[in-house]
Amino acid sequence: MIQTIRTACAHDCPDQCSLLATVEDGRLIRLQGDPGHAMTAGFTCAKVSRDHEMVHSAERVLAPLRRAGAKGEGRFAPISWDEALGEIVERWQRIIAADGPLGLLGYAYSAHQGQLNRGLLLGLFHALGVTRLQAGTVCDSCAEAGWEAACGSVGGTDPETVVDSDLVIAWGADLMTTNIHFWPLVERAREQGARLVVIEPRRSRTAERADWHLRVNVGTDAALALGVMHVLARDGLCDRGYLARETVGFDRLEREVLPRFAPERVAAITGVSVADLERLAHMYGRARAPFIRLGEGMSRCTQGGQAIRVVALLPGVVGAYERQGGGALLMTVPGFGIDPSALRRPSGPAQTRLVNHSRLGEALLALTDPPIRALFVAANNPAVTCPDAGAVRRGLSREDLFTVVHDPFLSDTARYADIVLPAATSLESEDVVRSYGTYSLQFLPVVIEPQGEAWSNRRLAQELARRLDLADPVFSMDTKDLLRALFRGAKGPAATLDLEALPTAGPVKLAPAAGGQRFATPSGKLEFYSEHLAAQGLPPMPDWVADPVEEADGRQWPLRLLTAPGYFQAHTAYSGVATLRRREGAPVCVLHPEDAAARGLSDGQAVELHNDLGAVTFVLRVSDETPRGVAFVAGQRPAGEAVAGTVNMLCSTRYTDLGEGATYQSTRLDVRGAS
Ligand SMILES: Nc1nc2c(c(=O)[nH]1)N[C@H]1C(S)=C(S)[C@@H](COP(=O)(O)OP(=O)(O)OC[C@H]3O[C@@H](n4cnc5c(=O)[nH]c(N)nc54)[C@H](O)[C@@H]3O)O[C@H]1N2
Ligand SMILES: Nc1nc2c(c(=O)[nH]1)N[C@H]1C(S)=C(S)[C@@H](COP(=O)(O)OP(=O)(O)OC[C@H]3O[C@@H](n4cnc5c(=O)[nH]c(N)nc54)[C@H](O)[C@@H]3O)O[C@H]1N2
Ligand code: SF4
Ligand SMILES: [Mo]
Repeated sequence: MIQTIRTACAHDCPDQCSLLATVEDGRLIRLQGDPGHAMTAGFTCAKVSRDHEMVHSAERVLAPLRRAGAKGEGRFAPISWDEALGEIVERWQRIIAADGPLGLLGYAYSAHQGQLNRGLLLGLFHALGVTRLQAGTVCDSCAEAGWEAACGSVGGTDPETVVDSDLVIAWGADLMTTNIHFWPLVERAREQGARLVVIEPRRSRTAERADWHLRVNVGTDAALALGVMHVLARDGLCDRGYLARETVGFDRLEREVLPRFAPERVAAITGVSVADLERLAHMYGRARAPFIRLGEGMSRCTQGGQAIRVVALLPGVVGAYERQGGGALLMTVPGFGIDPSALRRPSGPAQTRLVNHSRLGEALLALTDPPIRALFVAANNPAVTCPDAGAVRRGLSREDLFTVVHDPFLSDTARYADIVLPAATSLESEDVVRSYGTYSLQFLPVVIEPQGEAWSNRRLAQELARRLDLADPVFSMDTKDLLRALFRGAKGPAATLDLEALPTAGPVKLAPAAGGQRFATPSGKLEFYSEHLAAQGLPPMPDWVADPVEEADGRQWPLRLLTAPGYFQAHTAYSGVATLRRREGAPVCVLHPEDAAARGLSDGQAVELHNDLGAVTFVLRVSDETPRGVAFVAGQRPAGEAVAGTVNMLCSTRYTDLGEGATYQSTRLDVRGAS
């Protein structure tokens, strides 16, 4: 029997497509984009078009496993769920009795975007009072902090309005790779005369298709945006009415900061010529409704928070935030008004010990009072994706660490586990997703039954809670009651949802009210000056200052690492799909022809990227798509796909300026031939 079932994509992706699944006799045959959803527009990305190969992959873990070899070796023997859960509960209870709950670390983040599957796992950790993950620091915590300093916790401009823009700026956003469903809307705007400017250090897929690609030095966007403000103010292109009405602190910025960002100095910092800076500022200042799509990649360096903050302030200088088609979008999440606390914090202490993703290795190796004795990982692959991945692996190798990994595949992290639990994919359980790049929310039905003995995250969380005698009602609720609990505290658009109709409603749009961008800062206005940051000892106004550590590193290590997601990969979530592994090809490092020549390296040869933290091998591609002085690596590849090592073994545990984020792009290194 062939059925078509409407669902949504729950991968970590801003588009959160509405999908039509074709299922034949319980097997997924294909996933197609839902033509009825404005953003999805009837197509999926290259990854999800292969989801049938992922869910039915021969590489899937289909039964619980107990380690039979050394940690990291990947030798396991099947056991029953009952045995596995019995052992986990017994070990956890012993640790909790001896050391208290802080001896256990719960590590779950974003690979399943479903609110129920994600929420209940987090709720389990919260209720137990264990050491928790300071979530998102590898991804968006810095970008979010930068945005919030300017705008407060609010969603950005509705992406669908970009069709009314006359100037679209993809500022550090490779739309073709990470936000592909925004592209047709940009094309529609271009058909009506809009121009597309891409501000990027490298010639990305999106930069190739732009009207104008402006190359900026990595980590200098704050200086560039302040330079644009300088020219806007100098040349009378500010919207003084908007600035007076809706913003605070521009007068101080204009007096105290902007004079230091005259074009000549900005050109020296950013690598953007004076003429190009002035052209950009004039284009921006004269556009009717400029729309900026901000990416998160530029936030993952030591000056990343300030970069996002200044770019988020730019639309305020020209009044674009109140014009249809204008504004800025980093993320939409706060715009829904969902408060997931009922699921994520059902009981347990409000505060606990937190471990930053970037310092997981350190936490496993060095934390005391109590040390981490047990680790539970679900929907993440920290052995590959965290900075200082070598330290993570050393920590995971600890013989006395009891590690449980819940994953559909034997990930690099799972290879270090004492017990591996087979996870269901998002097509195998009910849930609800809200997008982070659009204002769409959608119910996910069961498209296919869990494969083998796989369990969903939510089922696992509820069963562990039951065995650990947690009495919170959320751990015994069905989908209907969980949805009620999830949306009970909703404010704003999500409070208006018809929960009875939700399971059959398809995508539901919950756009913010019309009438221009709202701000949720302490002043209620767009803040060029932030009392709130000042009170925390952080810079009250945006600025760009050279980073002394990076400068010192730069004298020792001539090249800078630039990393971004892989086109055929979702971090490591598609490692079990052979077709996509082939399409992504061998892990590559791209060097500018001059940098390659200076080292006597040629295209196609094996090279080693090395610094104080280690050495990792890649296949060299020589191309001027990468600027001079930069080594570009796409994706984070697990051991089975790597030539030798994973790129994050070279990245330090240093934090960003705001939000304690990872600083992948601040990594310094050199490249040499590998034998
Ligand atoms: N195909 C695919 N899609 C994905 C993912 C994936 O792994 N694969 N991952 C998903 C996830 S989890 C996330 S968080 C998003 C991330 O998607 P985005 O938010 O778009 O962030 P990135 O793609 O990391 O970075 C965007 C661009 O910023 C550029 N960049 C880096 N440093 C700088 C800088 O200093 N200045 C400027 N101007 N640009 C800079 C990079 O070259 C990159 O092209 O993508 C999601 N989508
Ligand atoms: N160098 C460098 N490193 C980066 C980045 C970068 O740009 N450069 N980007 C960072 C970003 S933005 C992010 S978000 C992180 C992502 O890093 P991680 O959060 O570690 O995500 P993934 O690599 O996607 O790992 C997801 C794992 O979850 C499993 N999984 C998928 N679905 C489910 C499910 O439903 N249940 C369970 N239990 N498991 C599931 C997958 O099989 C996979 O093993 O990586 C970060 N690392
Ligand atoms: S573009 Fe993103 S949301 Fe759409 S199908 Fe692909 S991964 Fe899923
Ligand atoms: Mo991310």
